[in-house]
Amino acid sequence: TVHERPDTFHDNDQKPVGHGRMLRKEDPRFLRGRGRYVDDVQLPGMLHLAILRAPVAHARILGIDTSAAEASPGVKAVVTGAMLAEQNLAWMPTLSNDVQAVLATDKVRFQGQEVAFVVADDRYAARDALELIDVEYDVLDPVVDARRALEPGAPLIRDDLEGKTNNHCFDWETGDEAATEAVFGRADVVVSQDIVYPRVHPAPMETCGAVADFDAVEGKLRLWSTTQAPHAHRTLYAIVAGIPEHKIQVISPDIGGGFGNKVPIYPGYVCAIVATIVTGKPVKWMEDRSENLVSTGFARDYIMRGEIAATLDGRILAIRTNVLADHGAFNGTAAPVKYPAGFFGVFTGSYDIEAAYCRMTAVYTNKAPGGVAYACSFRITEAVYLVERIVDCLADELGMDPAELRLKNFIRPEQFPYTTKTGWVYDSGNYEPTMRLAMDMAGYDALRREQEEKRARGELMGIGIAFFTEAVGAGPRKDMDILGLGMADGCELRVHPTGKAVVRLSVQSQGQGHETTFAQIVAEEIGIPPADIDVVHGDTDNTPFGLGTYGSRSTPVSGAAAALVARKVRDKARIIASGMLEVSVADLEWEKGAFLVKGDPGKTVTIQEIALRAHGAGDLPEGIEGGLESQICYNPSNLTYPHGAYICVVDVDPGTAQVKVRRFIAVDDCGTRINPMIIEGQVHGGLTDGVGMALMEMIAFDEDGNCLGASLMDYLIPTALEVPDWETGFTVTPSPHHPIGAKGVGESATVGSPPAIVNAVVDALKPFGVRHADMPLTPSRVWDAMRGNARPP
Ligand code: PCD
Repeated sequence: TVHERPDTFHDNDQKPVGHGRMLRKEDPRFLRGRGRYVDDVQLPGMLHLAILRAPVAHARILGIDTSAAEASPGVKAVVTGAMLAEQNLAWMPTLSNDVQAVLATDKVRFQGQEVAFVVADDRYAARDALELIDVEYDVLDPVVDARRALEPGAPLIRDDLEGKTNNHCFDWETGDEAATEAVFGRADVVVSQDIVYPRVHPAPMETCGAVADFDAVEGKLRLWSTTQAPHAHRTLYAIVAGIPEHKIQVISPDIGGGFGNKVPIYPGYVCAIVATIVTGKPVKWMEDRSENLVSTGFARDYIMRGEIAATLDGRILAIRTNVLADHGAFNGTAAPVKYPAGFFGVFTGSYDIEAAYCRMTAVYTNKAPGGVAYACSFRITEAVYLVERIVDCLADELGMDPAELRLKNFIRPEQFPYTTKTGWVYDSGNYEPTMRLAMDMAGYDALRREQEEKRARGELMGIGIAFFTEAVGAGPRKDMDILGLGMADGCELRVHPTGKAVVRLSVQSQGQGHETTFAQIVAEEIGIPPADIDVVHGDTDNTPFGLGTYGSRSTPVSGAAAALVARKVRDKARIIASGMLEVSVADLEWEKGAFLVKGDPGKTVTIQEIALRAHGAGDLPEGIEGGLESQICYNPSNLTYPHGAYICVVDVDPGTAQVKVRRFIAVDDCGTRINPMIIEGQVHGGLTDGVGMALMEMIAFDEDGNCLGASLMDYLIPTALEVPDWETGFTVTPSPHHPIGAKGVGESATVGSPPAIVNAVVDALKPFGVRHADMPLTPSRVWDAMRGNARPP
């Protein structure tokens, strides 16, 4: 393990991975306003689609009159669920083996649900006509509270599912219940805490949308869409719509942020496809901000109970949790398995314990479907929040320093690979140095002294710690799939005759900078400068199959594929070089960009010279075909397990209960670092997300099922004004199974920061006897907590 502060970066062009703070190749395009997003796509004769959404959360549809809308100027078509049902397209599968209405036929089940759509000459005509559609609703009682949803007599939401008599969605459990019970029985101390992770929304800057263009002559559908997973979407369209897969091209151009919101297939995409087939014209659908917040994949909405058992001197023995998961009206979770893999993988945290058990029940409610992995590898965010909160509750109970308690219980370096009590294998980790570096950067002891002095004066200062382990890089074939699709990633590398190269990926960037980092990975392996390597992604006709970008999987899976395909090309280059230099392959040495003859370094050929020979005239060694290219499909053998230590310092205004994040120290370990500057940006973004969730963001509903967070006036997202200057550092513990030792990092900071912030606020409120308060810690919630009325979760 190396650990360094950021100021020790140095530039080194000879070493593309890790040391150079290489600028992003995509930025000249973005900085000049030349990014090309879905809404920039303009096709000749293109029509515009707008969706009519349910004004209420639960109602039977008695009738829909579309005649006035059809007569409205510029309108080309008005389509209802009944019309889709005739083509067997009214329902579609979700990524979690449930079904979801494309357009409602029988009932609407959440406010904002898709009821009908209009296609017209322009956006305005389409939107105007929506108001002319007359829907007769028989309004039913909604249920938006997960606990109430399970009560006998609660309104039944999914009466479309045969034999369904309640709102129960699924149950899962993991760990050993009896063994955990036994350990809890003999523990000196048991602490339990009810904890809510409220419903939040990824709210990417660009909303979702699509341009669909069906060419009846070619029989080919082209779909530009805001998707994080173009290949998986194409396969599902082929299965659902019955269009042959090779006749569908999904293009995911520049994406203005995904954050998990763009993993699912939304009804709007399907409507756009139907519309182009019906009208014979290209059709654009772009949702607005409110549509995005009200109807697309939310995240979290977990009601949790955490229990922790320990000895009096602070040895953690066991962890037990019980979760009630609110999945909304359709189970649209974008997860690689039928169960919350991420949650189950890491709810035991970074600690070496004797037993663990988790039980989970999921329910349907009259809320938008989803449960997307918003910066969270399938419910890891919730798990990390839970465990880091209850560890703090335990520290409070024992009167122990929370840093000391964590240090005492970490999995030790020699225990890796570490099999957890729920059967997952943490690949590598070295936790103590990461924690010590964060404490050192924070000046932890001095901060505690400062806090003591301030408390004596009645000032409210809090210090919060969170230490996390994530499981990212979904995923190994043996453990996970999405609707039967394995989670491997393809990669294809071609070196052109002049030694320039193109690498084609199956993952899809939404701002992470893949055009830069994948060029760096290939450059590192094959010695062609990153500037000479073009990265192609986001177009199913021109890239190999793979499952897309989410769950911080691009680096762990696709990044591994890129390194390995480059090694395959290098192996071929070596054989060609042996012919050119007239020596045996074994006599060649590889040195960044060239092969040299061992013991005769004057005899050398560069990769560029080899590329020309591979394509040119002259003999190639026996059995070697021309060209210099290769492809691969990489199936990871395990997930990667990044970790980090975060320390947050807050001041709470005793008069207004306003929380100010004064300092935030984040030390991340994502194994081998490809581009330190990009990693820093990823961490800054994730920490900002964390401030939003901890202090500001919540999608709430009133009793009638009205969404109270339907605009950015009501759903507050953080800006530069709410966040401090981040203090970042890092350690490096390579992944043993990844070809270059890299682990994912894109979600780490969003996962790790909310518990650090909440722990800090609770620490500040200690003088009031507060042990827990639920997010978002808005002034009113903090005020309530100070007055001993922390709201019951
Ligand atoms: N890296 C480096 N190194 C390492 C790692 C990493 O350098 N070691 C880098 C890479 O290359 C890239 C980045 O960093 O570029 C990231 O990565 P990752 O971790 O692998 O991840 P990805 O896959 O790529 O991505 C994804 C993520 C996610 S998942 C999310 S949420 C978010 C993040 O990403 N999103 C976003 N970040 C971001 N950014 C931006 N700008 N935008 C966006 O949208 Mo999910 O599941 O979807 O919920």
